[in-house]
Amino acid sequence: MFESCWARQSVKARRGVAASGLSASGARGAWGAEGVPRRRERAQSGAPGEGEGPGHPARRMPARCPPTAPLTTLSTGEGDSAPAEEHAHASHPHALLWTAAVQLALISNAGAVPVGLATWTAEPYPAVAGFPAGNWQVAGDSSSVTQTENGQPTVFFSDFSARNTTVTGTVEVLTAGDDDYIGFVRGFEPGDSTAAGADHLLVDWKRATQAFDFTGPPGAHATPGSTAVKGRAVSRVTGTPTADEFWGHVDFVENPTGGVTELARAMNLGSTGWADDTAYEFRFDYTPSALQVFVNGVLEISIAGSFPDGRLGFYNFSQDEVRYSAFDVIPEPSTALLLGAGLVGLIARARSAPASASAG
Ligand SMILES: [Ca+2]
Ligand SMILES: [Ca+2]
Ligand SMILES: [Ca+2]
Repeated sequence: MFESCWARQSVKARRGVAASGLSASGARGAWGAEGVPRRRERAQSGAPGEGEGPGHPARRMPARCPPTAPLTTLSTGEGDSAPAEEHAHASHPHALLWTAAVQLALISNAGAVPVGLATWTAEPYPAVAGFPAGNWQVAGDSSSVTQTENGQPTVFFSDFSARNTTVTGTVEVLTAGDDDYIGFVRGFEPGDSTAAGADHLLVDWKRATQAFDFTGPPGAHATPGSTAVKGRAVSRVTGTPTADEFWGHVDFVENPTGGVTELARAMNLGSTGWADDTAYEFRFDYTPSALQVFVNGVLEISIAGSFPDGRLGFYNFSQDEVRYSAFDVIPEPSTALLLGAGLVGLIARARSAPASASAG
C-alpha cells in the first residue's frame, strides 16, 4: 500500500543502483565512512545526552509489508509486460480494459528509482561543546545508512536535486537510550551549514520535550537556551542557525546570521514523540509550491508556499543510532498524473467499444 514497502522487498534490485537519470552533482564518497570515532560518553551534566537506559544493540528489520501488496510484482521491473496470452487477446475490449487497468495501477509507481546511498554526502553543522560531528555509516549494499553519534546537527544529503519528486523510505531509531531529533531536510544545498544564504525546509521529530542552553560553536554568536518540543514539525532554516535555534525552532536576534522558523506542527504527531525500535514509513511530495509529508500512509504535514530547489537530506541532532533505509524517488509526480489521465481515457474507450459493436 506504500511505495517504499514494495520497493523494500526488492533490495537485490536496488543494489548498486544510484539515482541515475536524476541530475547527479554531489561529491562522491560518504564523509562519514571515515568520520569521527564513535563516542558514547554522556554530554555535560544536564545536556540532552544519552538516557539512563542501556544501549539497544539489536537491530531489527523494518516492519513487514502488508500481505496484500498488489504493486509488489512491479518492483522487479520484470512484471511490466502482460503474459503472452494477454497480448494475444489484447484486441478484445475486456482484455483491453484489463490491460489498461493494470497499467493505470502501474503508473502510480512508474519511474520509481531505488536510491543508492553510497554517493550521498555528510555535512555537519559547526561543532558545539559536548556534541561531536555526525557519523553516517552506509550499509554494504548502499540501501541504508545509520547515523551513530549523539552529536551536533548533521545532514546526509542526496546527489540529486529532489524538488518535483515523491520520496518514500523508512526511518527507525535503533536505541532506547535517547530522545532527541530525527528528521529530514528538503531544498538543502551543499555548503548550507556555513552559507549565509542558506534556505531550506527542516522536517524534524523530537521524542521528548527538553529545555537546554548550548554553548558555541566557537566564534559564533551566543544565543540563549531554548526548549525542544516533543512531536513532529516543519520549519524553515535560513543562514547559519546556532544549536540553540535548531533546538527550539527559534530565530534569536542574538544570532543575526541565521535562524529557524517553525511553519507548522504535524496534524496527528505534532505533540507525539517517536518510539524506539519502531520503523516509520515516510512519504514526501515536494514541489515549488507545496510540501506534503505522510507517516505510515497518514498525511501529517501539508503546507503551501514558495519552496527552494535542492537536495533531499537526512537530519539528526543529538540523536544516535538512526537508520534510514529503502528509499525510492519518483520524479515529476505531475507527469505521472498526466500519464494516468491518458490511461483513464483508454479505459473509457474500451468500455464504450462493446456498445458501439452491438449497434453496428
Ligand atoms: Ca546558548
Ligand atoms: Ca537568529
Ligand atoms: Ca541526545
